[in-house]
Amino acid sequence: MKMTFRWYEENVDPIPLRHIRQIPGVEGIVWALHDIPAGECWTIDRIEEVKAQVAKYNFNTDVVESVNVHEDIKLGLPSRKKYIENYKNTLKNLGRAGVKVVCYNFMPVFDWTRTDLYKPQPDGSTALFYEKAKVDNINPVKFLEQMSKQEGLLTMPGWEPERLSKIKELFEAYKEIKDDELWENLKYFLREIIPTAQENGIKMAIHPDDPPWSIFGLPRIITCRDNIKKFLRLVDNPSNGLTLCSGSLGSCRKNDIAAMVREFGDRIYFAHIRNIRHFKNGDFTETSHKTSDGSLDITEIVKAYHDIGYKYYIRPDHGRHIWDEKCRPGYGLYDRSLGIMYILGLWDAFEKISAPKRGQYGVE
Ligand code: CS2
Ligand code: MN
Repeated sequence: MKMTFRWYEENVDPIPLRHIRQIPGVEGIVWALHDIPAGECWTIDRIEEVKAQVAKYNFNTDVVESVNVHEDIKLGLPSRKKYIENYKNTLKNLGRAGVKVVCYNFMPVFDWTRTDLYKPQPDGSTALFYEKAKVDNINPVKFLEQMSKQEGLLTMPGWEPERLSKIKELFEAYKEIKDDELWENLKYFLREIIPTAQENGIKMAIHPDDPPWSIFGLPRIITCRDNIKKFLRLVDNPSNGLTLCSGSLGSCRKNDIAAMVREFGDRIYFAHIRNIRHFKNGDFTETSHKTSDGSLDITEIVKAYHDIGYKYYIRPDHGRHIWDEKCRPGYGLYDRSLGIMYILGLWDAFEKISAPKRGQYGVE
């Protein structure tokens, strides 16, 4: 397992790389060119610029999160051809720069969705929160208006103002798109890009939908075990893989994340670890990583990764906002660092426990 940390570029992220360097065990920076709109090609120059900044601190730049997919591709419009061409060229440039894993998602219009970015928690911290009734009972335009008043939202990836300014047109366009059409459009996209990814040494890693159910009547398909299985078969190629995000999938109570790790382990190239707490009414809040703080058994999930001999990249997903830190919602330094120490602590313990067994069977 290779520990990583998501970072939003120099002069944009309030967290400097020199601070990330002081978190034990971090090997790589998860990065992206956030200012390049979805659908445009990432140039070699810009890629090399970030690589050089990160290399100064001895981190790898193996994982990109995310190369966003243009809405016309998800909608299956004729204009998708040029956007797919650009996507392929981005992959070629990333491959040339040594990138190994590209995370992306296939959620229509909205990326991750929450109703409150700074929900007060009993311990005095704040965290991202989802109030089911609020999303169920509001139209998306009103929802956006309300959310944009919360400081920080429109600086978050997936919530870019230029993308959301077209919200009404987008909803109109998605009227005809149900789950089946979205599956078709995803298959078309994968058939086009997976060979390019493979030729360039890249594993594509789709991020599950967050939350993993339909919101505002939009289709969402990367939501559960059966659909992930279907996804992997769409293009049965090792370059067609997963980002397994425990918090995203885990907000649906039916999803057993540890079981998914064991079942799909050989196609997971990026692991996001995060805990959440479910409430009876369907709301959920993000919590610290500690198993007893939330509803997900993070211990069992990390154990599953350890048991399968997981070799790829992992990161703490979101964190709470603690110790009065001023940071991007969910992406502070402090709580994510605590998350890393929790994951590494579990991992070291599992290493130790399994070591004698390995000796017994004569395995290194
Ligand atoms: C999510 C997403 O993992 C996360 O932080 O909240 O924003 C994720 O980065 C994208 O959906 C991946 O494309
Ligand atoms: Mn995630």
